[in-house]
Amino acid sequence: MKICRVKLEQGGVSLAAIGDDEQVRFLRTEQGYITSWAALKTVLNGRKLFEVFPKMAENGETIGALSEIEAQGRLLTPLDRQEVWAAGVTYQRSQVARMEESDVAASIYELVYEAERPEIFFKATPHRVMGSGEAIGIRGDSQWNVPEPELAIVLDSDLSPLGLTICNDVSSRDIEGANPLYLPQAKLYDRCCAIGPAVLLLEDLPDKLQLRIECTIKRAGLEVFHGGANTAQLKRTLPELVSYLGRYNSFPEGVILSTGTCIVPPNDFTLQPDDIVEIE
Ligand code: DO4
Ligand code: MG
Repeated sequence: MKICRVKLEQGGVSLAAIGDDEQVRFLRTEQGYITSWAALKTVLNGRKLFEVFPKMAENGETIGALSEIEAQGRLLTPLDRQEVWAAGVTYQRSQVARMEESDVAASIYELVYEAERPEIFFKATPHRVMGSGEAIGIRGDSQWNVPEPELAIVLDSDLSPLGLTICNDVSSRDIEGANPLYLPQAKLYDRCCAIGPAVLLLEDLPDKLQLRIECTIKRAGLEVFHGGANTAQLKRTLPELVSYLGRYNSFPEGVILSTGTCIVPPNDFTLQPDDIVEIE
């Protein structure tokens, strides 16, 4: 069961369900469309989304195939008011890459990979988050920019899991490598993050998931990079990351936690305008 967010033809937005056949239906109650995650929460009124979801999807009319809706420019990122946070150096591949890019701070990445406390940083406010098919940003003051394809956990305000999604933690590697204190500039800027297209609902958060992540980058129609990884290679458990995120920190609108990257293009690769990044 998957949820996305779609622009209504008459204006406004509704959450929508994506069926196994990739057909999209609005989520609806007798009172009308479910226009936001906050509205969904009110409708649920303490009930589990899994219990009510099929009925809500039944009430809504079919809009069309996911690909058609995306082509019409009506598919939005699935979040609305949630902040995006991200964990870092959670895979050995990421640790090695950061050590290669940094002359001044290589050892801190080794330390954080081994430490009990994970690296968790603020990634994006909703207005910096792009949806599937929208343009991500490349910093004009950076020469080395990469996508970071990551599994992300969608959490409710009490940090209970709602589902999983895809996050592209787009990053500037030369700014990050120059000085670790520049991390917020390497990570957080206009269009620095892409999320979606959907949230795959999840009843409980397991310690580990075995999900294949694939990333392809195309330039002028040709593949210039392809990489794959499996979330089973994650050093930390998912509940461990969530628990550190929630320490002395509250999320009234819910939150998205991206879990780090394991796919790193070669060091001579940088994103160029018009590159297409596909993450599965
Ligand atoms: O420490 C820098 C960021 C790490 C990161 O974003 C990742 O490992 O995915
Ligand atoms: Mg990352």
